[in-house]
Amino acid sequence: MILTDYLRATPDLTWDIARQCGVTQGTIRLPEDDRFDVTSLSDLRTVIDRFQSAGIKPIIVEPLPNELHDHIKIGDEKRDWAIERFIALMKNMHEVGLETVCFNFMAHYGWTRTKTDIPERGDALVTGFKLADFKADDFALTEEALWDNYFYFINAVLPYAEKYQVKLALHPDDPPLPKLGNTARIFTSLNAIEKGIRTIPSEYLGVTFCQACYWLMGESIPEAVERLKDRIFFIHFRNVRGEKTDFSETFHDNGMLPMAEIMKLYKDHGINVPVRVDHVPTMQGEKGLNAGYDALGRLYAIGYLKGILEALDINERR
Ligand SMILES: [Mn+2]
Repeated sequence: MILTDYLRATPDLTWDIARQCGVTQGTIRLPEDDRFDVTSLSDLRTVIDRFQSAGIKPIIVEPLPNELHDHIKIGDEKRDWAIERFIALMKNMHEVGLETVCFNFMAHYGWTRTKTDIPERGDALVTGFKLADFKADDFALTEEALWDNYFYFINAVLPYAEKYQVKLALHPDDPPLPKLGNTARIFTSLNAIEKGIRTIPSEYLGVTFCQACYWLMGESIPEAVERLKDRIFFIHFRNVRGEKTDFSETFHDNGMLPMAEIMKLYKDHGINVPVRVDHVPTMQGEKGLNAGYDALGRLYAIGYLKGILEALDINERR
């Protein structure tokens, strides 16, 4: 496995923590301001150079920039413009050695939580979701329209993903519910994920295996790993407690998923891909400004993940 961490495009405490934990490969979030043009190779090189001068080699982009992807998922009048820009981004990714883009197909609502301050062990705070507390707006999108928008996107970009050797790694819906308000969600089961990545077979279309999403779907993790193993491009190391209509994140060693066992599953199936820790608690002294992505929780989680990788002798250095 290749240990990475999720890092924003400008240096902050998480950069230092990642470097000090020995992380040398980055999963990067591209800048989201008017000064960054997603189609500009020189703008991308500036970001890459900033990471490399800090000792981190960016290998994954996460997420597909929302300024493009929101139009693609909803299928509005800017969709083709957004797809053209994404194709230009993939060309530039190839130039700078970015191998993978983690994308999702959650329209309108995206990653959704109803609380960001649920007490976890020792009064650390975590995010959670409770369907009963979710407040929907008036937006509506059918399941059929969302599938159409998905395949419209895949048909348009996959030839270029192959040409530029950029892996498209589909993240499941979080939470994995069939709809939020009147907006359908489609990647909420293992069968749907397989339909999404195997209808048009390609070595460049696969998944981000966000393990807790599969668990919350009610899927068997061993079965999901077995069925997806040839198309797992990236792993989100994540633990939760509860069920899909009412759950909270946890410390990585304090949820319902057996983390070391799951890592051994990946090893037993020969899966050797980048991995990063997902949502972490906000710890003592932190302000929770980036709920789920604060620094101290990552420090703990990266150490825990690295310990498991080393115990299984799968901590690949490159
Ligand atoms: Mn995830």
